[in-house]
Amino acid sequence: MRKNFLNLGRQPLANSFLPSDSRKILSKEFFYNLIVSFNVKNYLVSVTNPVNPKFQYTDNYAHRASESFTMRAAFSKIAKKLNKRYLPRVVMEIGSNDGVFINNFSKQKIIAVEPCKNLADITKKKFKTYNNFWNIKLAKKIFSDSKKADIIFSANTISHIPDLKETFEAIEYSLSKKGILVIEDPSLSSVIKNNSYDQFYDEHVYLFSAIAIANIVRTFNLRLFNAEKIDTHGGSMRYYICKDSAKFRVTKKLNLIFKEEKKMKLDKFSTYTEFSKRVVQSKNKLVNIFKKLKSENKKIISYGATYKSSTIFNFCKIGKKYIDYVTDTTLNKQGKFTPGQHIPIISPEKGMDESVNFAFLGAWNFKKEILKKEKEFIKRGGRFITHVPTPRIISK
Ligand code: JHZ
Repeated sequence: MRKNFLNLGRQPLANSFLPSDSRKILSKEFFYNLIVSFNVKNYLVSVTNPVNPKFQYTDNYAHRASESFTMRAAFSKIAKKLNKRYLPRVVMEIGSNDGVFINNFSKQKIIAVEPCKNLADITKKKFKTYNNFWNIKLAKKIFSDSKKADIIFSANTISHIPDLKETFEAIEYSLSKKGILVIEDPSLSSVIKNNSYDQFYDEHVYLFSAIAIANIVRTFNLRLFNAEKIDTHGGSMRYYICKDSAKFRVTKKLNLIFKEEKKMKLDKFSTYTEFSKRVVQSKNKLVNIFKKLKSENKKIISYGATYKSSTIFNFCKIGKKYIDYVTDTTLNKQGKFTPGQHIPIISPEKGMDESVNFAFLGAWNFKKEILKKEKEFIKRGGRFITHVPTPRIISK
């Protein structure tokens, strides 16, 4: 049974960067109401009205996982670890994006699945890539009784797929007897701790906790046996899952994580109603910071045209009145306009000039990397604004 706890208002698709802000284009923009709920039976937190994935994962998908140094390093590290620990012969990635993870493996081992054609075209040059959505039909096309995967890896993808039943059934079919499924996604505990409500948008259909993952996979003859906290995307969790019959023991680490989640009361509805109150407080505080700075005639921009910031700008109604433009290193975001608020996106080379007084950290999850990169901006008195864990101007 699902109970709603958060209403983030009328939202566009977070990846629908617009090619122009002409009236014709704007009149066709799609909006929906972003409501988040908690399932009191299996503890799953989800968006109540998921969008059809065909409208989201198009042939011109904007996000490139290789865009940041932090992510390249993180995927290289886990790839090496999995290779060394499990010595896999067949590794499949579901949602391979631009190849940031599979690039760390030899060509022979890899099977890549990626529904967005522009991304699949990148990895096709080196790896066997299926330009498809992950489902039973595809699993049966790739695997058979004599060919199964030793490792199935999926980062920031399973939380994006509304149909968990088909997803896990197809995984269970594809996995070898001793095979493991490794999933990474932003963790619910980090969202609750950091008040990072911007992790909710159309693509993040689910924000998982370990207790919810354990409950879900159990229904598909799978078993969660280990989990690790990782610091990517502002606090994520890596889950290790095997077949019910496989001999992997439940780790101490996983038991500790279960304990922590219970202590945080991630299994209680009241935790989410309290969170929802804090979200409204956060919104008011952030809007007040923008209002005050604007009344002092400061120039504010936003740093990183993230999907997350689409939730913030549309929920808080922070638009061109406050933000002159957004900078982003991704070539296919530059020259476009943000979803819903239609703020222009330009390159950091063009945008980070002497006239900027404040930059909102849309990509707050890369705070360390960005603050290091933008030393000059800070040195000349520029300051970053963040809303995580509470809205404030970062002093230095
Ligand atoms: P980033 C995306 O969310 C979408 P977003 C997706 N749904 C998901 O789950 C997560 O990623 C994992 C730019 N940037 O990764 C690059 C700079 O401009 O936080 C990116 O466009 N300068 C798949 O969009 C954006 O910021 C920089 O120095 O919320 C970061 O996007 C750096 C470091 C990044 O996720």
